[in-house]
Amino acid sequence: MRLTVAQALVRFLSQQYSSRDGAEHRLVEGCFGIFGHGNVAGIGQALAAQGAGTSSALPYYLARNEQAMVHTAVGFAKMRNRLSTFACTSSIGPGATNMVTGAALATINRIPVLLLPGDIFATRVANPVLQELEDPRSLDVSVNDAFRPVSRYFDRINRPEQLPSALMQAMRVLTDPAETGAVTLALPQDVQAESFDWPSELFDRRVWHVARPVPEPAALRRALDLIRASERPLIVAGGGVIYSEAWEALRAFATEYGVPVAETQAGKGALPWDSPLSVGAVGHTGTAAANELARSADLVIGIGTRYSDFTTASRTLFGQARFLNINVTAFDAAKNGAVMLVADARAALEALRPEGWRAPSSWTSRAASLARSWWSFRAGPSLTQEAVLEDLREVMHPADVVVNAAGSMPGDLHRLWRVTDAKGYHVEYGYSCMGYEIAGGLGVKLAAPAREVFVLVGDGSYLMLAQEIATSVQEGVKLVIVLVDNHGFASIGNLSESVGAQRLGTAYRLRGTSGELDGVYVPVDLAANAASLGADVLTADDRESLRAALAKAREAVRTTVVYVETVPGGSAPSSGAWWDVPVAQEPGEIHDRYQEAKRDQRPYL
Ligand SMILES: Cc1ncc(C[n+]2csc(CCOP(=O)(O)OP(=O)(O)O)c2C)c(N)n1
Ligand SMILES: [Mg+2]
Repeated sequence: MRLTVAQALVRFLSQQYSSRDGAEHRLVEGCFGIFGHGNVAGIGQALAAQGAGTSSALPYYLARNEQAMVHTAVGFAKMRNRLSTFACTSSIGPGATNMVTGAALATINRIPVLLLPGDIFATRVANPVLQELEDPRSLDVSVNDAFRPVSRYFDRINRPEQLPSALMQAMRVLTDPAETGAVTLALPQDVQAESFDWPSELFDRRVWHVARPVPEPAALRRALDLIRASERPLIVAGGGVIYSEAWEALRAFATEYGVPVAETQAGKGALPWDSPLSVGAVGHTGTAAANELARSADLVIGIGTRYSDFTTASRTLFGQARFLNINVTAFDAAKNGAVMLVADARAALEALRPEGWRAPSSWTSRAASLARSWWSFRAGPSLTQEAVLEDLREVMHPADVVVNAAGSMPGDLHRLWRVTDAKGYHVEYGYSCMGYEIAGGLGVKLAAPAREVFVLVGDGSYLMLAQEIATSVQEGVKLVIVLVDNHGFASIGNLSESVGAQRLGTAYRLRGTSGELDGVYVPVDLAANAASLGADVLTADDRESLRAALAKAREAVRTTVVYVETVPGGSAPSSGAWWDVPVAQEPGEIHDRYQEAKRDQRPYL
């Protein structure tokens, strides 16, 4: 079949499916793209040539920023438990490097996305071509080599003959739960447009089975021995529980054996917040309940977790515990000197049956009473951030989704949000990338159109990357965007103060007469900005008007921004767990405090 490389690629992608538990899903649901000379005549022509509306086609979506379109693809794939994703095509140079941040975010969060940056001529009829970075040591280097360390698979298609095998590897990585992340196929602009005779089998419908690896019997025995010897076990549920759709298996295991369950950011929602064995979030942004159990547990059963620095409170949280790690990725299973159970979360939980054993009831009931007292917190009357979350919770329905990524909200959400639906909590905290919120939320809504999606975004994040509001308007994909304005970086402001950096550069203020950024707030009207991008905007100035605006936004059919200015403060109890941010090695209280906390750090060997 004679087609250009780009036409072959588009036709191939439209025929790929994933399959798990007997259900098939389109693997690549569509293609986001921003065109330039590096992709317009290749992939652009191929997308246009497939004919609008053909059911087998690869639908095209126009985004506003290349980084953002990768976030949208991630939001989509995360919401779909990694069974479907999007492709993203960019031109060469800046369009391509704009996607590098998105690639890192995808790979860190273990979320599949397919990136198709244009690349410089393979035939080198022009060097430098517009936007080419020339490396005097080697002309085969381009800016796209920056994708290598942030992709789980990277290939450059310098000849049409290379395309089929690269596509097979790309699909393998996208659908491998242990390997998955960003997959990048760099496509030189001349090669994209080159015609070639392809074997027609390349375009057959192909199904990629997403594996549920079962535990090896000997590893299962070692795990059971460890569990049976435990008197104070604690499960730490990570994102792997959600992606594996193991929440029911987790509930059954925890209930049958009386094991309390704590959740990481990616694992939040693994159990409903009020389920008898749930102790909520764990780690630096955790609940006091989960963290107290973590300190006294003798066995931590980590399921589908990467053990981020926040989860372990920089390795100060888990006292003398041993670790049993259930993970589809051996790399993660090996962390903290654990007994490894390399397997799919659901398959492992169904196989783990420590018959005749149960955690002592004193331990289980201690967990329940700690959790009860944690959830008794209520916000005060003023418009603090925790009050915003409380009002939002009243308005949102159980299947609605909250989306967030960076700033002070992820910590507050992790500690305080009450999740009842396993897909109701979507916080990107692997990369915690400012600007993910609106773009990622768009992907969530595309993945689950029947759910209401509430994007929470700070003013800092909003100012970095808000322009996908225009894309949501273009596509008629409705979002509720709650824009929380505190005139700068509440999160980093507090951190700055605590590490002795005096809040430098963390508030949006005019340069004052002293020459510092200490004047009045920079007069930026974010509500007007959102309206100018095509959203409906509602403004709230107290808790009552906030609840009314949120309820109205929920009922709206168009993308609606609820703008709210918050006041500092709040009285929610802290997690009581540390985070290691090194401070200047100078005599004084700040360094003394740092060293004291550091003494609790353990190697977990
Ligand atoms: C792209 C990016 N740059 C910088 C940071 C570091 N950072 C983390 S939170 C934050 C401030 C976020 O401000 P805002 O969105 O207003 O949230 P707030 O802290 O006020 O809640 C910064 C600069 C980041 N996470 N991502
Ligand atoms: Mg802010």
